[in-house]
Amino acid sequence: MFFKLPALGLVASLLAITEAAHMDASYLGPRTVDEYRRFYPYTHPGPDKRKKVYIPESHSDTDDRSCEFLQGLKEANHGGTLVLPAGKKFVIGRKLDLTFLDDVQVQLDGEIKFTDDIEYWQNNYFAHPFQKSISFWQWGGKDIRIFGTGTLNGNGQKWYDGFAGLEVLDPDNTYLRPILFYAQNATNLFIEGIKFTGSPIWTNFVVTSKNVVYDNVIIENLSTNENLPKNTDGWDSYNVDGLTVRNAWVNIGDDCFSPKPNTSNIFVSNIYCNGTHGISMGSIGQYEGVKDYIENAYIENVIMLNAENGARLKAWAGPTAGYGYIKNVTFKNFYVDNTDWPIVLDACYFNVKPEICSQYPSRVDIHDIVFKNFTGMSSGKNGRQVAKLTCSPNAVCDNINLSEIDLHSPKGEAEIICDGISDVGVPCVPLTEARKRGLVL
Ligand SMILES: *[C@@H]1O[C@H](CO)[C@@H](O)[C@H](O)[C@H]1NC(C)=O
Ligand SMILES: *[C@@H]1O[C@H](CO)[C@@H](O)[C@H](O)[C@H]1NC(C)=O
Ligand SMILES: *[C@@H]1O[C@H](CO)[C@@H](O)[C@H](O)[C@H]1NC(C)=O
Ligand SMILES: *[C@@H]1O[C@H](CO)[C@@H](O)[C@H](O)[C@H]1NC(C)=O
Ligand SMILES: *[C@@H]1O[C@H](CO)[C@@H](O)[C@H](O)[C@H]1NC(C)=O
Ligand SMILES: *[C@@H]1O[C@H](CO)[C@@H](O)[C@H](O)[C@H]1NC(C)=O
Ligand SMILES: CC(=O)N[C@H]1CO[C@H](CO)[C@@H](O)[C@@H]1O
Repeated sequence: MFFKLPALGLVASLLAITEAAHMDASYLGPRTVDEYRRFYPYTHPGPDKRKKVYIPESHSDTDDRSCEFLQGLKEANHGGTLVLPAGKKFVIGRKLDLTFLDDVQVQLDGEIKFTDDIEYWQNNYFAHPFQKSISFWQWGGKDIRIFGTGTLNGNGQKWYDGFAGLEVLDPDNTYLRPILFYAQNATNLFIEGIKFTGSPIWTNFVVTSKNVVYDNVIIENLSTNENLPKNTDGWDSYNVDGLTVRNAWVNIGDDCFSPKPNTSNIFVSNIYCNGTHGISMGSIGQYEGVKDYIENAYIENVIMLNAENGARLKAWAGPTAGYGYIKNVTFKNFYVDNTDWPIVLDACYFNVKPEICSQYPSRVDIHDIVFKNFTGMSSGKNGRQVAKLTCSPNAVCDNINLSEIDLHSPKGEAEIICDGISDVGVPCVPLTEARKRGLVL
């Protein structure tokens, strides 16, 4: 059910530049979460014979129901459903270990809301060493289904305010923020219909799991003041085989979808990303001596609006980088608007200068990558350049194929940059030449 987009006309493109939110006039898809829901309504599955479990609701934002929630899941485990009805709120104010699950459903039509007691959460959490991640709770086990028209609310505003001025990659940062939904060692995890909102940091982080499917979910929140919802990635993964996202609206402040080390068999289709850093494979190869891979990813039918990047691959280089590979990734049918770099392959991540990158090239080999049918308009922030493929002559970037690329820039005839890589199926110019023509990177 992917709708048709008309060819981008010149008039429409000119309109796009002058409009504040930059969505060009030929774009016919949803522009808000409510419009998205009209395009993709979520319908409840019919009644079933499973045992239903109910718990008391909260009467305020501090009326903690975490004990009852845990008890409810224990009662519903092995064949039942915990029902959280519409119009009711269930506040979670204590960390919860939910890794015992086996054939359980949560029908979330109401709201699960975390307390914003920062002092409590910064002293009580589940930790994962990858990029110093912490979470409010952890889900795991098998045959778990969370579905409904309800909301999972991280109550993030106070976290955004408290993090103002800090940087997540700063090694001295101690202001840790909990991930909204964290699963580990889960097999057959299905999440359908619900809305994720107000995540303090990453929205979903799935670790050491198999067959995880998100269908028809919404991830959205914008800060209500000038403190940005930083690092609120839509999805991240680590050690996961089988990660699917179908039909999603994502309106957040960092990567829209971003599998991390050791993720395989990835499928994404019909996803709307607004205001994000794009769909990104990796980064991988960050840690010295560690082997990482990403393989078999198929990403199609993507609407990328107001983004930093469209489709991106990132692999670390430099003297302390790790190694591994990214293999068999297809990005297909991307429509972009107001996006700084619609296509990026970066094997000199993170900001590794060309001399250093050829001295210490990435040891993450990149093979068999397809970018096919990209249309739309960049933001013009990078001049005429709409795509940037940066390898190093000493690294492996093999069988990279761009086709049906019809991207435009408001700054003039679109140009693709290839640095340390050639034969990509479309004409491209070396970085040095692009710099001579005024590109500042
Ligand atoms: C992973 O989950 C399975 C059940 O799905 C369980 O038997 C196993 O002990 C769990 N492993 C770890 C490390 O938690
Ligand atoms: C990723 O896979 C590689 C190769 O199988 C393995 O050496 C490495 O330990 C894995 N990483 C993690 C985090 O499991
Ligand atoms: C889309 O993202 C832009 C940039 O972040 C933001 O200004 C705009 O409000 C968002 N649109 C919607 C419908 O939320
Ligand atoms: C490439 O990845 C896709 C998506 O996961 C998969 O369907 C396909 O079989 C893979 N191709 C090869 C040659 O492994
Ligand atoms: C190219 O992608 C657009 C959506 O961005 C889609 O409408 C169109 O049908 C695709 N073209 C082909 C040939 O698949
Ligand atoms: C690149 O992809 C196009 C379209 O799928 C195909 O026709 C072409 O043969 C491919 N080129 C290479 C070098 O594989
Ligand atoms: C669209 C949406 O969910 N907006 C919410 C974002 O968060 C603020 C405050 O947390 C709510 O007031 C909005 O309704």
